[in-house]
Amino acid sequence: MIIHHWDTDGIASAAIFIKKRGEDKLFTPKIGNFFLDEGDFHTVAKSERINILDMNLPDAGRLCEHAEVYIYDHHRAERVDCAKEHYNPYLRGEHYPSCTTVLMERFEYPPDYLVALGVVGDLGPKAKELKRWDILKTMEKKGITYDMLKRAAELLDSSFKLMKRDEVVENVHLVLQGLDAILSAEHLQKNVEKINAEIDNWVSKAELRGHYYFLKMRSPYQLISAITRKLAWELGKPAIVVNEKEDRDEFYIRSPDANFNALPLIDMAKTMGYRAGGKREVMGAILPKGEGDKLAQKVLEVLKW
Ligand SMILES: [Mn+2]
Repeated sequence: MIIHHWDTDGIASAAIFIKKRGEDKLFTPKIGNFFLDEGDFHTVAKSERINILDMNLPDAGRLCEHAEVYIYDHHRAERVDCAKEHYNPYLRGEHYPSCTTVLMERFEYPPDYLVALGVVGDLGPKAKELKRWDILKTMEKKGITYDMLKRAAELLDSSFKLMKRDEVVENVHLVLQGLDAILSAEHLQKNVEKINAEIDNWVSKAELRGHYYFLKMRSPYQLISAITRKLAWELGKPAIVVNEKEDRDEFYIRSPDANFNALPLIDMAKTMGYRAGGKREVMGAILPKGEGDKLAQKVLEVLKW
C-alpha cells in the first residue's frame, strides 16, 4: 500500500512511486489529519508492506508491528528506527523542496513534470528561485511553463480543499496520464470555481477591527489558509480567522508585517494542548470543537491588539 499526502506533492510522489514500483493500493489519511485515526490505522495495518510518501506520520512506529514500513519524505522528522527504509534528507540535515525530488534522487528518476509538480505545489513562486533544483528550466526546454504547472497544482489541490478524499486518490492516476490530462479535467476546473467563490464570500465577511481583520466562519472545506492569506496579502492587514467545523475548530493568524513573529504564539498554543504549527509569518492550529474563541482571545491578549 502507498499512503500519500493529499496535496499535489503527495499525489505526484505516489505517481512516481507507481512508475518505479508498479501499481499498488493507494490511501490518503482523513483530510486535515497529519496522523492516522483509529479507523485509518485499522485499514492500513492490514497491508504487509506500507510505503509512506510526503508525510511525517507519528503512527509509523506503531505500524511496524503490523507491516514492513518504508518512508520517503522531506518534512522535519526524527528517524523511525523500525522502518525498513527511512529516506528523508532532513535526517542528514538537508532540506529538499518536495517529496518528488527525494524520490528522484532515491530511485534515480529523471526530472520530469511529476517532479516539477511536487516542487511547484509545495513552493509556489519560490520554486523559481531554487538554485540546486533547476527543474523549472529543464521543464521550459520541454515546453512546460511555470504557469502550466501552477495551474495543474491548483487543480489537483482543489480536491483536498473541497474535502474530496476519493478524488485525491483518483488524481494519482490522472497525473500519470500527463499534464494535459490534468489541465483539461473539467471536474477539477469546477472545483476551482467553487473554491474561489467560497473564498471571496468569506473574505467579504471579515470584520475590520482597527488594524487587523477578524473573521469567524463556518465552512466544511479546507480553505482557512487560503482565506487568511487573501486577507493578509491582498487587503494588506494582519488577519485572524476562526473556522467552526462539525468536529473541530480551526484557527489561523497571518500578518503581512515583516516584524510579526508567530513563533511564540505557536509555543503558547501547544502549551494550551492544541495541535499548532507554522512559521514566523503564520500560525495554524486545530482545536477541539468550541475552543476557537478561547485561543483567539488569548492571542489578542498576548499581541496587545
Ligand atoms: Mn511535500
